[in-house]
Amino acid sequence: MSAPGLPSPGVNAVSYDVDAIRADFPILEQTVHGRPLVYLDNAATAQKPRVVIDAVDRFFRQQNANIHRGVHALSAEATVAYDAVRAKVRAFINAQDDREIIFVRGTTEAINLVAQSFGRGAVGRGDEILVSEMEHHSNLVPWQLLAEQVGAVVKPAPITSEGELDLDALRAAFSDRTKLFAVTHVSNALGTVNPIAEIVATAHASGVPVVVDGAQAVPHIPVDVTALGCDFYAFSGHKMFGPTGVGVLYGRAELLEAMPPYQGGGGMIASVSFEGTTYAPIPTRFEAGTPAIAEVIGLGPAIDYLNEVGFEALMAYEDELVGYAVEQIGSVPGVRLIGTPEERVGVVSFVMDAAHPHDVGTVLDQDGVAVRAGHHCSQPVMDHFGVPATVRASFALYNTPEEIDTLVAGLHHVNEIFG
Ligand code: C6P
Repeated sequence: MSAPGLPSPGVNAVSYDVDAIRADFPILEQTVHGRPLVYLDNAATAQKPRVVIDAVDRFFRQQNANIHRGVHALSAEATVAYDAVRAKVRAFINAQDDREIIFVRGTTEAINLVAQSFGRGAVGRGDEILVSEMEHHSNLVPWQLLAEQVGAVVKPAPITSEGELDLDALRAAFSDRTKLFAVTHVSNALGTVNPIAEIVATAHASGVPVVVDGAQAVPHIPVDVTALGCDFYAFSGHKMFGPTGVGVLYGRAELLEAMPPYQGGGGMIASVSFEGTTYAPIPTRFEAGTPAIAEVIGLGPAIDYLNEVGFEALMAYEDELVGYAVEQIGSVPGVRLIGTPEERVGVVSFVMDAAHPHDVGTVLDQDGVAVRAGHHCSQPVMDHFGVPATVRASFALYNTPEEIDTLVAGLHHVNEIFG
């Protein structure tokens, strides 16, 4: 499968059979409005391979029981399956200890957990929380809530006109009042990949812990939290081909051990009485109540799937694909690309002279092309570029150059209708 000017992915240095990959995702066989589905809304949520769908289905048909509670066979089996995924996640992000992996609902919950548990202890009146200007609201609003609660200030770390972090301004932004830095690994609105290891080193030189939002990184690039050196790393299962309702918070054991519980309830205690309650060790301390058992178990095969495709092959393929998208979308008359970062994965955002992003999205939908139009829960990014919204095409390992051609034909169609 190749488009003019784009070498066939199948003949890349590393082998990549996109047709075989597409065959693993049943939903991609669908038609929408009578046209083949072209799913380019992967940053919102990615589609699921059969191995993930089957694992969740198998759980409910054959294994369903609560975990860490029952003495019966089913509960033991579900517990083993659930705990095995923790080890798989640890290996996937190269954390040092299974206890550093906390299952949560998603990136949003992970960051709120850090803000309300770690943040309440680390940030006080008059302190500053530094937050990059390219954050999704999930890595901004929890810090604003914390700042209101403790009397701190949220300070923006600016981005450049290319949509990259302004590293000089960032270095200058740290002061002895800075108690925390929150930054995304990959921007969901621009696709920018931030140099996390370098940023972490800068922050740590000022004694500032770093919380990284990895939601848009994990489906596209290998993540090694040990090499990055970050203190916390958050991501969602559903953007990396796993189920919704499950996400991961990685935290350095030393920090997690010193943090109070985020929520109280079953499963997170050592002992409970009216005289006083003591809490379970990490990670259980942070997993109150019945967790998303089926979803955690479904995350396991999503990780296996990514590992089987292999990040080397995946990155080589996606790099060409996104490069082709930038070139083709950027050459449509009346298109302005929003964000031109040097390091980019997964996302191309743009506006058109002819029509509002919502109208562009509606026309594309009629052609079977699913994109997102809006502010992408990143309003400060929109403000920076002086637009209320963008059209965002976001890519995954199963997208093809032909799908980009269909998108581009749709953009010409928009120009014909509105131009
Ligand atoms: N971005 C998008 O269309 P949750 O909803 O908790 O799984 O993920 C939140 C989140 C956090 N950080 C980043 C960088 C994100 O992209 C997202 C989710 C989706 O861009 C839905 S708004």
